[in-house]
Amino acid sequence: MSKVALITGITGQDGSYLAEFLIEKGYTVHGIVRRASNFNTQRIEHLYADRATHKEGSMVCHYGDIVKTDSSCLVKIINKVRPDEVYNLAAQSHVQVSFDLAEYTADVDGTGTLRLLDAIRTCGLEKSVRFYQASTSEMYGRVQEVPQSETTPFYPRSPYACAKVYSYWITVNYRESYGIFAVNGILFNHESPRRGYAFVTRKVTRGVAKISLGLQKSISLGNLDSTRDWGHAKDYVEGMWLMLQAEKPNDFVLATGKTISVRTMVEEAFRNINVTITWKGQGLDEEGIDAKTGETRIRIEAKFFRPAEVDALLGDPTKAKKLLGWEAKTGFKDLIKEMVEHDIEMMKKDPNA
Ligand code: NDP
Ligand code: GDR
Repeated sequence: MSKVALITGITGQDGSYLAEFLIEKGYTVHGIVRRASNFNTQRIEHLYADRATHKEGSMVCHYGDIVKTDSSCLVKIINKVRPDEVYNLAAQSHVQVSFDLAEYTADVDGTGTLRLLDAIRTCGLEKSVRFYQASTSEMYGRVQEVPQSETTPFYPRSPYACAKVYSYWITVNYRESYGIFAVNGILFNHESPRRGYAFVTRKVTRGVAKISLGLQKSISLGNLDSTRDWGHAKDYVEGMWLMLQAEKPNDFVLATGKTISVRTMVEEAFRNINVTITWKGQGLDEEGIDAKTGETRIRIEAKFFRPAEVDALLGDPTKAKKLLGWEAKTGFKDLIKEMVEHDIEMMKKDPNA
């Protein structure tokens, strides 16, 4: 009998790679999909048995939502699916947006996890299900030590991170209280050609693609000086799965162990289209200039700055390497190259993409 996995957030970047990975391993994958007025299944279309008709094969989708107004749907889905593994990836995952939608973010990213854990208990599956919670390096916020590991204290700097800290602890609490095999993956930033357009790497690689095809002149950004530990999403979903195959439930950091500034990431993305960026001015007047033509390619706009910033993140993945044999395979330059090349091809096919 093949194993059964349930993924919340299957339509997102990580959900789509994880579904692909698990199907490859022989799992039957069930996913929770939100009803939207337009298609939101682009990232998983290729996993339907027949994409034209959305005929189900190894992937089965269920309409659902983890907000508080519909917790009964979670019980119904879990009861029907009877999963061996549950991956909770659903979230309002944009840090800046969480300042505008603070209460909603707390509901989905915080108490949503509690609702899912309770649904597992309501269905009497707490002794058999293995549960993965998508925790995040954003919980370290104003960092208390460098690099950050599983023992570094949290200091969240956004409504998103505060909600995720709640989810982290409720996952630990249900593990300790009810013996559920529940783990936190504390993942540092991971990107890919499937990254949402509003995250900084994708915003830049998509902008670079447009600029290289003459479809756009410049990209507007916020803080260039924060640094992140950037890996490839495809590598990280394998780590999620490995955590659920371990003998005992445990929390793990997944990271590359290298940190790079937004500014350096921008320079690297442009290097892929043979443009060297030089910087002039300061603060909101700073600009990124094409060294050859003198044209402005990066503009700074106040609206892309956050009320509170996470200045620098650097993960220590030693525990994951030691206990799971996991390590990030894709280097930063290869990641950005793949994203730029993907976006150029995408724009060639559809300049409005
Ligand atoms: P995405 O934003 O790409 O995907 C989020 C997913 O959650 C989408 O499928 C979205 O559906 C779904 N979702 C949002 N709100 C709800 C809701 N109320 N009910 C049900 N589903 C919902 O995020 P990623 O794939 O990048 O990240 C996956 C998880 O990992 C998230 O929890 C994120 O916070 C966390 N994380 C991500 C990191 C990263 O660098 N990518 C690092 C650390 C943690 P829809 O498609 O309809 O919007
Ligand atoms: P992050 O990713 O906040 O780390 O959260 P994001 O790509 O949004 O920002 C990274 C850094 O870039 C700076 N920045 C900008 N960011 C965006 N989005 N848009 C801009 O125009 C811009 N200009 C500069 C930001 O200020 C920040 O310092 C991601 C999400 O996937 C979370 O869900 C996840 O938990 C963490 O990574 C780990």
